[in-house]
Amino acid sequence: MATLSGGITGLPNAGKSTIFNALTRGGASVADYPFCTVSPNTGVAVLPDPRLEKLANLIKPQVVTPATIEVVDVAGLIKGAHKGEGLGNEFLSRIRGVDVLIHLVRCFEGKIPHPEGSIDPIRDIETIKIELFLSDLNIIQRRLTRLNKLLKSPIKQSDKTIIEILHKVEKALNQGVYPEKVISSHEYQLIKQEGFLSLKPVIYVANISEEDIESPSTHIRRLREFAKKEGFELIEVCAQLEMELAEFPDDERQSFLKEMGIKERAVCKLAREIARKLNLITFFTITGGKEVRAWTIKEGSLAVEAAGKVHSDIKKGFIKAEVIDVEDLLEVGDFKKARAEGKVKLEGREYKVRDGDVIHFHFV
Ligand SMILES: Nc1nc2c(ncn2[C@@H]2O[C@H](COP(=O)(O)OP(=O)(O)OP(=O)(O)O)[C@@H](O)[C@H]2O)c(=O)[nH]1
Ligand SMILES: [Mg+2]
Repeated sequence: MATLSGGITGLPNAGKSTIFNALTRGGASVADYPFCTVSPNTGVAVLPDPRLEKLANLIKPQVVTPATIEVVDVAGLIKGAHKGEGLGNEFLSRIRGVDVLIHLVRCFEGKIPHPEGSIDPIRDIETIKIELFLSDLNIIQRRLTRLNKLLKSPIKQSDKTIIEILHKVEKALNQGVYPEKVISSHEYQLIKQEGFLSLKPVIYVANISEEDIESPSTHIRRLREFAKKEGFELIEVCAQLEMELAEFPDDERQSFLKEMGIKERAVCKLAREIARKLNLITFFTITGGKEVRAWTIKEGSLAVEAAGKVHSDIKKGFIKAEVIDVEDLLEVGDFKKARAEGKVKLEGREYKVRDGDVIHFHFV
């Protein structure tokens, strides 16, 4: 099973590496000149889950292991990227490899150079959108040229269908419309393998300054309205602050957040949104009193696939799975007791895992 990942994209100096570091506490270089990120940085971000904490409080294991999601710091795209400007093609091909785009847009003011010379988040969103669309149009045109050659010989119905869908997508892109608005989910399935950037799910993230948390600037207010009009959710993050917070010891971080009146860190919200957009659900395992662990798996996965996630031996020797919803287990307070009360269900390989399942695998 390939690991699904979210790729952080946006203009140079939008704060991508900073947010990447805050998410992963990794060591991507942060600098105030464009293109300091040249090689792809891949890291894992913890997926915060209050259910795991509750479960750990109940079991009191030696180790608590949260689920993680993969995040890639893709690096900056600039105007003309589709023609190869500023390492454009290389970056675009990296974006093609991720499953969700985390589109970071700069809202913070300050001395850090902006590639366009001024702060204008809506313009920046459009710039990136146009680059992604133009890059897809290049691919479509190449694909159509190849497919149209086939038209001279007897052509398969399946190829004809693809040509029709590609024309639809091409038309939408030329009009600046996201192609998902014009194709059905069945049509999407047929062209999914093309890896179009314009069809990847997007999470819009505004990189705001610390002052904006209390009183949002005009840029942010305009951007919020734009998001509302366009129908997308906007996550506001102060990348700089989040990165500093990531460096704090846990207790200092907690008291700082309390002082600031912040209920939840924006990076936690972002991590959860990435998992949601990747269609990931969480299941839990308890290894004796030793470890309580959260795992993510694609929605719709079977018990045997969940077993494989934990260990290939468990998958190979899979006999059955004992399953209980985490909330039910927390209510009863003990796995054995829950089993005695008939609240633990016995499931086979084909059982479809649900978000929040605590699973005890039996295997040979
Ligand atoms: N004031 C302020 N500065 C920030 C913020 N986020 C990032 N920066 C600064 O902006 C500069 C660029 O940040 P990076 O994270 O390196 O930007 P990037 O998008 O990765 O840039 P490239 O890799 O060159 O495309 C650094 O000096 C950061 O410290 C923020 O929220 N507020
Ligand atoms: Mg960077």
